[in-house]
Amino acid sequence: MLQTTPSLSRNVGKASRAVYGKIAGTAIRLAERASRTTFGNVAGLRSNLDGAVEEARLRFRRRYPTDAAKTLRSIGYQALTPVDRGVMERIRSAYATMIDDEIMSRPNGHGVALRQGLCFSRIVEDLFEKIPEASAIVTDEVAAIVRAYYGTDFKIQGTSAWRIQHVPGDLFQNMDLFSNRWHCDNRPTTWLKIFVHLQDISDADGPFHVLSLQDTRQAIKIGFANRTSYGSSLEFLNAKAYRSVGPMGSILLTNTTRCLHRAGLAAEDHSRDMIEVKFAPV
Ligand SMILES: O=C(O)CCC(=O)C(=O)O
Repeated sequence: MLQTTPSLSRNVGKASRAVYGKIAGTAIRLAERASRTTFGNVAGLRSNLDGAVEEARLRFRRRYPTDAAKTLRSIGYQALTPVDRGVMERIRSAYATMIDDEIMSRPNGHGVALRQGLCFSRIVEDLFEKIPEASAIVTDEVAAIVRAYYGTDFKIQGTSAWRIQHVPGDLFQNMDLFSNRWHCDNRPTTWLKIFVHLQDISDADGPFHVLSLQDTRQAIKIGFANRTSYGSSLEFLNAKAYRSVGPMGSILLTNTTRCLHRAGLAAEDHSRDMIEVKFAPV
């Protein structure tokens, strides 16, 4: 029988783990690349497969006509009728008491940036529990289009509101701080979101940016790979972006798993407050 010394078997173990690790890494990279070209987004293989399974399931459960969701389905986003200003004023004044409060809100951003003390955003989570009146932003129009998109009823997956501050110097371009780099969310591709302006938003306030489904596909074709690797797509991304500017209460319904999107850069002395509600089919 072949006897091996403990150190030889440890080294063999290490070497084989390294080889398997390399093979697995390459396989994952190839699968992700295939998923980008097959599905036309960068949400990741898992998000697309989960979404595809859900879509198949929805086909058998459909109980609402789907016509009202034609624009959302073909473009990937749609601006809807704004929420009443009086309602928004009341939501905003409740939110204003929470956004700087250490208990009601928390720092919002990527772990690496936050650990370096680079915090330019705060978030109030579970917004509808903290401000029940905020549920009025899911207007009848929002509900009708989300229902039409799924052909079924929907559930709310999460509600929050956040403030994004100005980011000085080159940091905004060079570092993933909050959602400032172009990306697709890695959630099932059936999920939808509304973004509702919690203030009047102009270009100076760093509006939400989004690309249509078709332009997302094109950005990938010309080299977009992920948040940190844009290939030669940067000019295209910025030229094609729809920027959600408009009065307080403006609503943008989007599929942020299928459409590339990012936060805009707020000018000095500017910030931007926005509400997000996530939807999934039932
Ligand atoms: O704050 C923004 O405009 C970006 C939001 C975003 O990227 C997201 O919710 O996935």
